[in-house]
Amino acid sequence: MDNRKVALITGVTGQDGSYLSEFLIEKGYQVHGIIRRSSVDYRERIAHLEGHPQFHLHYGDMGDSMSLVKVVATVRPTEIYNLAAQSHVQVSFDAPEFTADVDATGVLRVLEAVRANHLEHECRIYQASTSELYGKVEEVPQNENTPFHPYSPYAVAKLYGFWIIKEYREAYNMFCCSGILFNHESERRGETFVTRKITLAAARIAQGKQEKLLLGNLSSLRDWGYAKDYVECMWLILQQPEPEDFVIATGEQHSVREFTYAAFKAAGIELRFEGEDMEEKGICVKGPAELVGKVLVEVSPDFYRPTDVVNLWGDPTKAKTKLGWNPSKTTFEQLVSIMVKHDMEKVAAEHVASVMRTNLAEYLEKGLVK
Ligand code: NAP
Ligand code: F7E
Repeated sequence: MDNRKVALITGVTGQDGSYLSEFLIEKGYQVHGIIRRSSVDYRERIAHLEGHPQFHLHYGDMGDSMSLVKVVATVRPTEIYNLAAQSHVQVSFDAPEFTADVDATGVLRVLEAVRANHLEHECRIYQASTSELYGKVEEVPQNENTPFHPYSPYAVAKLYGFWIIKEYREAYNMFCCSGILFNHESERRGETFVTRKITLAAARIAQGKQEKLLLGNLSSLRDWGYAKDYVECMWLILQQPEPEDFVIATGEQHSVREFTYAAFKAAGIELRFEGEDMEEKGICVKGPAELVGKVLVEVSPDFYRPTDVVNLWGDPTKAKTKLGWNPSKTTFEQLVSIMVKHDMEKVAAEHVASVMRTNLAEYLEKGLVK
């Protein structure tokens, strides 16, 4: 019996990777993360962990089997959390082959890296699966028995990931599981996902730094939870006596329109939506005098997808009963408020930073600082 607590996280620089690292360090794990080389600094979410004695980084790539085999050999993890992915659904229509390589074949590479190191009976594996598998939904709400109908190149790639995990569990008796996670957001969410795009825009508009927010399908429905709460489930799934798959969701559904309304409200702006489809607009009815009566939200065809998933709503009963997980820890209103508060501060700080930069440039020009 291996009593070491050594976790290997792929996708450690992402939203979930950063929260999971904090969670596992707190639980006493040695946490190892795989990062890929980039010409820009992209480690903002984990910068505060670098140098921590329980936190270690290794170069590797989901497209490079040898790098995965080598990292697994070096780390000899007791748990792997496979979070790395090209995770943007709209981008998967532009880069379908890359998405398949990372999100589908990448999962196979991780499984084979474990087998190549003869760790298949010592190392448990968590696969970041997704509600996008339900896609063009065949029932509402969705649970572990709902049939899959993937509806984007991203979802099709993730479907392979789901089945190859199940296959290795059955063929080689490996402890590998999928968490079928519904959308989870946070102040660390990538800025092109709809919630973060909205909270940042609400903050910028409220502070006079952006005129308007352009969105796609306002009627799309999602079950949005808080990422910090969801990483606990990833860990719980690997602590079970038997490997199983779980739906992780809040059990509550809201539209993009509702999220937009709530985010602007939290930023001090009340919107009224008028018109339909492409003609729908969000108009300011209460808030700073200079904004009242102005159109602040418009619909743009640029943010529509060739096929869009519009009715996701998860049933977390199994996670509640078997994992003892609380899906209502952070409410929708709290999630919106956490994100808006963070982005109001971020935008205000950007202003201070840019004033400082401007002043510095001026001082340099005048020879006042060297
Ligand atoms: P994210 O913020 O987009 O992070 C993705 C991570 O994958 C980043 O660390 C990224 O590294 C890494 N990555 C991408 N391509 C890679 C490659 N070729 N080699 C190595 N690493 C690579 O995603 P997230 O929101 O944290 O989601 C984590 C996982 O859960 C993903 O698999 C996602 O598909 C899945 N998921 C997310 C949600 C959600 O609502 N957030 C819901 C269901 C499932 P870079 O920083 O270098 O780009
Ligand atoms: O879109 C609509 C869009 O990009 C949500 C990933 O983490 O969750 C995420 O995928 C909805 C869609 O997330 C805009 O059409 C409207 O219906 O925030 P999103 P997603 O596609 O649900 C799943 C579970 C994952 O697994 C993924 O990795 O919002 N929408 N207007 C828009 N979406 C975006 N991005 N931008 C818009 O302007």
